Amino acid sequence: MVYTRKDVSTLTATERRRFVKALLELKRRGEYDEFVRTHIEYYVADGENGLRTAHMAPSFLPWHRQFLLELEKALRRIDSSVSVPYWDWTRDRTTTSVPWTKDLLGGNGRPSDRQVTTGPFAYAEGNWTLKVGVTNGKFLTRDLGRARDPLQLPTASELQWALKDPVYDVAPWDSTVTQGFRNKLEGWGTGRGSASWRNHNLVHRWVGGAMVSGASVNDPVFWLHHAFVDLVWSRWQQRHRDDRYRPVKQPAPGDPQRGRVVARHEKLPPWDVTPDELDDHGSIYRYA
Ligand code: CU1
Ligand code: CU1
Repeated sequence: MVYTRKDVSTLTATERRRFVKALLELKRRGEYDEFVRTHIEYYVADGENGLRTAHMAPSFLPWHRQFLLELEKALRRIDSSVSVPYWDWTRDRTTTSVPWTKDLLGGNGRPSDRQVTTGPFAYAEGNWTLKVGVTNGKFLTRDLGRARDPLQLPTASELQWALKDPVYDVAPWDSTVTQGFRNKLEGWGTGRGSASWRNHNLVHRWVGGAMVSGASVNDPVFWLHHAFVDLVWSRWQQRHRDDRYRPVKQPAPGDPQRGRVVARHEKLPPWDVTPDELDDHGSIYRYA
């Protein structure tokens, strides 16, 4: 049965409650922390050696699509009515709009230490102690909008700029490319600091705290953010029927990117699935 992923702003009170409850149960069982671990393990940057699958690479989109599917499968084993909602950050743009409500993800971190103290994921509630991370903090942190040096979420027109690009990705397939839909959406730009973050990356920065690290999965907003990124990929596919995942084949011998990116028909670690097989999610879920 094909299920639906909804805009988080349209969830009913019951849907909100069930989604939160399933996340907390996954955390209680220890399964959630395995997702945090996987994301840290696959955080390989441009400057490092080896295969890049999750970030700074063409497979950024299919890797996170499969990652979300795995989380969603785990949630649906707990409650089969649950799916991952998406957060359209071009519309819900303030620090108090959804998903930052008490019945969903809770609000901003407090000024002193950025600790999230409201909602179901607040440390004092006892259900969301961080166990896996790049720092030793036990509590979830956020700095919505980055109070000290304010940032704005990406705008609809910035997202359109990515959606307009008719080519999926271009050589050298990394964080430096200035053309191609993938990096315009992933958001590694030119320049320094704030000016260089776009779309997906800018949202991680805007949320701040745990979201600005390889352990970003510790903030459940990670899933809502990536569900929207995944939806945008679907929209791009509908708009540009002539192009699909690139590269089709490995870069030529001698190319520094050879063996560092996943080609269309190659397996996408840690899973037994190829980008090509992840191209169409229509038989599994749809977006409302
Ligand atoms: Cu990621
Ligand atoms: Cu991300």
